[in-house]
Amino acid sequence: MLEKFERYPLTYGPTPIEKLPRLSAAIGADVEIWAKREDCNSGLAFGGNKLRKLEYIIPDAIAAGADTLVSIGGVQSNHTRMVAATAAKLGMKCVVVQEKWVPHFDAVYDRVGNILLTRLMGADSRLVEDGFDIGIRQSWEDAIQSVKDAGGKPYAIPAGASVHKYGGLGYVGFAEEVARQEADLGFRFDYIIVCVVTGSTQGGMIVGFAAQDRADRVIGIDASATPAQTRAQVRQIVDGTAELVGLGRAVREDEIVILEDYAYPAYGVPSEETNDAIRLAARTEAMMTDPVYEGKSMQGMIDLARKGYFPKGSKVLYAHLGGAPALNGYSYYYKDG
Ligand code: 5PA
Repeated sequence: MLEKFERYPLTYGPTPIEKLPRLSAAIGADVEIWAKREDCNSGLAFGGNKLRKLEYIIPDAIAAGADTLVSIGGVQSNHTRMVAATAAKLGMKCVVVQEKWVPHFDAVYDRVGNILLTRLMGADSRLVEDGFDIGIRQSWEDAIQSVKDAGGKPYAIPAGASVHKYGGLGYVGFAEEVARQEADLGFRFDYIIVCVVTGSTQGGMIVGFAAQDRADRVIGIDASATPAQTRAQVRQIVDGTAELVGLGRAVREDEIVILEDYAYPAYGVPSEETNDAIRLAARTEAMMTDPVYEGKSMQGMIDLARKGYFPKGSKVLYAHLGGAPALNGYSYYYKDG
């Protein structure tokens, strides 16, 4: 469905799918866990899900004659790291607004991990006090204006590259890629697990898998802790993306599955259960997940498997979307492992 869209390659190509036998055994629910390693998708500053989205956005930025990418996220945003990486690779400038989205207090939270990498890549990283919100932000609009005022040509990329016209396309491509890989593997996955916050990762997947008539097997695990807003944004992205790619039908409400039980206690703050899930994936498969996003979807997947949500013998594909650099901002939790 993506042939008519221009794509600027930022990733290595199809991401590997691997079986996780030790994690599957440790979960002990007679479910086969596999992972699609979006976290290993590129050499650009540790990669992650944003690059698939940006591949379909960057041609528009180049066509617009922009010289500065402007975006927004929390202090430990993976997205702003990826925008900074893309700008560096393209030879553009980059301004990123980093809001205080997370009630987490670690002495070096704004010095290590994602924000450290963002600064190293030359981005102008602006810390502001505003709290969590996945919508369009005044601070971002101010940053866009400030680039204009300085005589630059900004290109605006919203939080998570999500409510951008082309933000959903990358993960439509993910669904098509999974289908091709399944043909080689000789089976189909029964469920796909994905973390959801700003919505275009799952939103794109839903449209892509709707074309294969299995969008309801994409299980979104909310990590925003504002699930009504996230669901509304996913709906909006699904509708816009379906129209754009010519899906040819409306996506039903029951094809948008978002589970709200794992985002507690707050966005960006891991629960004990999140940390246990992070440890389990690390100790069984050396697969690193973070306390903000992937640790919560890992926690959700483990809990769902143990609760019998997936029928015995199911093959479950965990979409690993990246994010491990943020672990550095949470070192106190893991001082004893
Ligand atoms: C993010 C998002 P969506 O925002 O597309 O729903 O993806 C959720 C998600 N996993 C899942 C990882 C590792 C992520 O980084 N990150 C945001 C960021 O600013 O980094 C957009 C919130």
